[in-house]
Amino acid sequence: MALLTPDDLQNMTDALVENDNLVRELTGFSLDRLCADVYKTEKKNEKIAIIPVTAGCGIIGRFSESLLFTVKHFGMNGFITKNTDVAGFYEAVTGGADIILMADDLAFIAYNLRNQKIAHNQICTGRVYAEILCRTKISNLMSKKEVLVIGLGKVGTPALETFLIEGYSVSVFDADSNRLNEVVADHADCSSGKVKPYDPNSNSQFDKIFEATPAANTVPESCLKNNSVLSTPGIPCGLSKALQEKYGVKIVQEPLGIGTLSMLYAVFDEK
Ligand code: NAI
Ligand code: 2YC
Ligand code: MG
Repeated sequence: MALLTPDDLQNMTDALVENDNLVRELTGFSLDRLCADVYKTEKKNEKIAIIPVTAGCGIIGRFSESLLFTVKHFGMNGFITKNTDVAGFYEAVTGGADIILMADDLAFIAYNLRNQKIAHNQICTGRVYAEILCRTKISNLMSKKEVLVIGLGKVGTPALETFLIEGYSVSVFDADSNRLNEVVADHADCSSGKVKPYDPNSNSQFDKIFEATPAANTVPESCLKNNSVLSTPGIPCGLSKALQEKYGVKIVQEPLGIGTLSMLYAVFDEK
């Protein structure tokens, strides 16, 4: 799995604040209100412990600090354990933590010790970036519930399912043609036209585009309209600066915090 680097997180605090403002402009929801609406849950002053984990490639510079910034930015009570790994887990539990955030190279999870709810970063990231796009108001009243999804991996697949649940027709693309064909075949029983393969050489254009790949330049010019909205957890950004400026594309993109907020609301108690 593509691991974050300290460089990816260098501007994370500004990006989280900027994206909170952009999401409010696009949807009318702040990020935390949007997550509360998506999961029908609410925070209750839970104590959140962030446990650094040394497994695999080890601790990623700025990772725990970025999680703590996210927790505090949205008015929650959090701390980073002094110890790592199992000693950190012991410190968290004996220190009265209600929720634990921890990540090795294969999984980044949130676990609520009180209600036993657990959340996975890739699932929650795909869902929240898709929900942001579903709630994005498009000025063109003729706009239909259509979206282009580029990248059908561990983040893109939960996003696709979210769009389908929200009643969208989804054009899908992935550089791995086997994966693309598998996804189209898996949804063949969907009501007609709900999931169809996207042809980059076609002239299909989209108001709403979702991207979750580890590559740059994955969003082709041919799919863009003026003022298209791109919602992308992908790192690096899949749309070039030149195309973003040429079409006035609004981009929701942030390296870690939005997905983490989604995980926390996934494990809070129901309202
Ligand atoms: P993955 O490896 O499971 O899926 C990526 C998919 O993109 C694969 O199906 C692959 O075939 C496809 N792909 C690769 N290059 C492509 C290209 N040039 N054009 C079209 N499709 C292409 O990865 P995962 O876990 O879904 O993560 C996707 C991206 O999201 C990664 O960059 C990861 O770092 C990032 N990510 C960001 C988070 C955030 O909070 N911003 C959280 C989790 C992941
Ligand atoms: O600092 C630490 O505790 C490290 N063990 C954290 C490792 C995180 C590895 N995962 C990732 O970099 C990706 C991110 C995109 C978010 C989810 N997985
Ligand atoms: Mg994020």
